[in-house]
Amino acid sequence: MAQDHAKLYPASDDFIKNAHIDRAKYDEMYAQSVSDPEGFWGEQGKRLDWITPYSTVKNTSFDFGKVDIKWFEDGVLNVAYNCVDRHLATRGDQTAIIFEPDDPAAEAQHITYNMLSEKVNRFANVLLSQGVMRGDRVVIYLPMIPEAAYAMLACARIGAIHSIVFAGFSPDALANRINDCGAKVVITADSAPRGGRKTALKSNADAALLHCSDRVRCLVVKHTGDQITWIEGRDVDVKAQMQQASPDCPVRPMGAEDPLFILYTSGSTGKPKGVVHTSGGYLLYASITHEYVFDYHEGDVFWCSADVGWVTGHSYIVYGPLANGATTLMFEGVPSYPDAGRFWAVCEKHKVNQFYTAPTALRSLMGQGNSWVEKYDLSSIKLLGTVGEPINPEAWNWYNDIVGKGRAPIVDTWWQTETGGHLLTPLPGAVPTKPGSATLPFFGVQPVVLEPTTGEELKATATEGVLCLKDSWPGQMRTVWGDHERFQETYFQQYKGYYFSGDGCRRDEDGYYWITGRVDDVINVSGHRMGTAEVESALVAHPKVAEAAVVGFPHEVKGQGIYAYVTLMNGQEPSDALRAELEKWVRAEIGPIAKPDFIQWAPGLPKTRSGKIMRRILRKIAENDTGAMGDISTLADPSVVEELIANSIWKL
Ligand code: 6R9
Repeated sequence: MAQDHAKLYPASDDFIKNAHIDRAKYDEMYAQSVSDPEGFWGEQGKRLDWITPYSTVKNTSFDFGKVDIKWFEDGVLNVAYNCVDRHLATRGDQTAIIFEPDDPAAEAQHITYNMLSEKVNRFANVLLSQGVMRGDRVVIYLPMIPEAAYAMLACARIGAIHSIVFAGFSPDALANRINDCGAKVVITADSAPRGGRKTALKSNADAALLHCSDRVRCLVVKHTGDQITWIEGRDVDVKAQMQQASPDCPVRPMGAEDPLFILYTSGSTGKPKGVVHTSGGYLLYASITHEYVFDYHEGDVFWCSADVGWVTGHSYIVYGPLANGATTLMFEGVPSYPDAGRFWAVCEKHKVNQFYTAPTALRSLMGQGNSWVEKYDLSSIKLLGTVGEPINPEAWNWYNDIVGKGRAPIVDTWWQTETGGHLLTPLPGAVPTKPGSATLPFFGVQPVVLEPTTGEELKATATEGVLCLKDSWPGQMRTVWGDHERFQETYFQQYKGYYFSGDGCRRDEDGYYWITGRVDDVINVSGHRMGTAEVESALVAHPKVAEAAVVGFPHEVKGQGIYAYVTLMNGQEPSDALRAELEKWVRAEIGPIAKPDFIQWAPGLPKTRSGKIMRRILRKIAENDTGAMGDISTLADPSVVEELIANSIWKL
């Protein structure tokens, strides 16, 4: 446990002096937030503009069987109004979104709040003209372009529920999501440039729509001008329609608990689930965490390098920053194009003040050498952040020393699609950091560490177990789209009375939290969640595959890689060509991020006599930790283990 005594990194005196929250204020506000959540959040709710103010604050139950989460339930507001209209009087000419295109030679766009307002209103009118009504679902399958933000806010303006599908997902994955949420409309673009290459989004959408109701409309943003197939009567040219549409579209008053969006995420079993976030609590939580965790001040330029296809992009590119009237940067490209200096070139060019990215990106850039960073003037950077996976000390030190020059506090933010915003994170002016620790809870968040098998709450300060939350916070997901049972079973069944995060953690003697990774069958590949079951079902869908078992294994850059054990159908011979074919197959079924990093041919899989695959053993083999195999006596045929060890990636 050497890390427990790791050096503490407090922010500089200057930083602390200017910070919104210092230690005394954090302690005081935190204490109130948990002893009097009604009072605390009732007051914080005033950050938003309400059409009808709420008279109740919190009405939540974690009791299995009757899990119900409501915040500000009789309040009425509009999310788009809060992100756009209410800023117009004071900062209409201030930049809301800086758009940095993939091509570094192309001109960046500065979209003011006035311009944003006009675009969102026109887009909302286009949606209305397509028959999209309050409560209807709209799937967004777009590159990282301003139209993605316009589309989100246009939905919010008219009360439609958006569901963004990451542009790296395949037609099949897109079709599944369109069908699961019953979308009326899909918004896509002709093609998506990334790293100098283009993905044919429209043709992916065409392929997906073959598996969907023929009533689904396809709204197309002509972004690159690439040639596309056009289906008259189904396809709509968004930009052309926006030009004709009125720049005024009244906001729809929405209940605080009306859904704002659905975002599909992977779990340990079954198909991805539609995480539902609602309007009032979510926006308030995104807004307050954006301001305090990043210590955002008026006039700062904030850059979150995530994609809007992930929750990080929802909360910290669009909703949090815009609710706060901030300037938020949207980057279309990738960190390695045209070279490994792109992130830092963009930071210099736009004088970025807060930069938020994933450890996997840092690890890949770190490997390219310091000169890529040192070429640029990064003196504008006041704060750095990370999200998505635990950060290893090497990457942390590099970020701190080389990027931040030791001047910028690093906020390591632990949270999930389900949580809407940060739960464990330092407030930079208040909490000294330790490399690799997400430190302490945000306001209103009550983490507990449970003994994994008994579910008993471990009260000692220094302890280790599974990470649960004792009470609700406003940004919490409310349900799984169309399946409240699954919501309860996934998060509230195993440990009664708690929200179970699926992560393991350690708490050190200072009460700091260290996330140790997923304890379920979810792997974290480059900060993206991938259910092992999803990859397995893609593999077994291939005609030559009889059986497949997928686990995570340590990967230098991605954090975790995908390790697949594959048993072929009788009569099929393993070959490198077949391996390549299976990799291609999984890419096509789910998307490039699901491609196995290693496929091991497994003539047999370790199974119990009842036929259950013992993943614990497969995990150990993939991690090259075969000294401590544990009890394998319950296996139907223990000899398969020897055979798998002998042919693992480590023996190549
Ligand atoms: C926001 C986001 C959630 C899972 C989560 C955990 C891992 C996220 C982390 C972290 C260690 C951090 N995770 N942040 N692990 N330190 N700072 O990433 O949401 O895609 O739903 O993933 O990611 O395992 O349970 P999501």
